[in-house]
Amino acid sequence: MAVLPILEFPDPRLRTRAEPVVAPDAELRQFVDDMFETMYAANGVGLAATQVNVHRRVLVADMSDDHQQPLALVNPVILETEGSQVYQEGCLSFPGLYADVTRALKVRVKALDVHGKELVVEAEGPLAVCIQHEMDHLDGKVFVDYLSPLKRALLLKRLDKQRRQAASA
Ligand code: GNR
Ligand code: NI
Repeated sequence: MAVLPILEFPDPRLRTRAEPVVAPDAELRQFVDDMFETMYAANGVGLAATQVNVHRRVLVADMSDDHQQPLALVNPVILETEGSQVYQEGCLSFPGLYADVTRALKVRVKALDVHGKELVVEAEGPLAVCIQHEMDHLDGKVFVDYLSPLKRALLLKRLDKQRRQAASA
């Protein structure tokens, strides 16, 4: 197992569109284990392969308090969405930044598990937000892309300031 380094904005590699996994194998299962370890070490509730510079369509999530609900999705596709919700999002690639984003309230997603078995997941609320956020990463999209130009500029300036303060501390 290994904790992998997480790419941070504005790293251009975060804009990469990930390719489908051809055949889930032992190497993929090892990688998914590393993704879970990386996500838990960073206190995240989700992680997309893109964020650890692997451009394959793989995401992990766990909304539980105690690492009891690990979910790994390979080649996820949204089948259906319903409703909308506003949720305050953060992202491990934008440490310390939070912003309200509007997304679907419910999603039905088709994917493979790590053994290549097809599964359909229905999610609502925070897990639905997380899955949509991670699937965006796989297409090179990040949560600040949803903000107005003014709001985005303000937020990114804040990120810059935090980094300068951290660097001079
Ligand atoms: O850890 C994370 N928390 C979070 C909070 C609200 C909405 C989305 C997320 S996902 C984020 C981890 C991450 O960056 N995944 O890509
Ligand atoms: Ni993210």
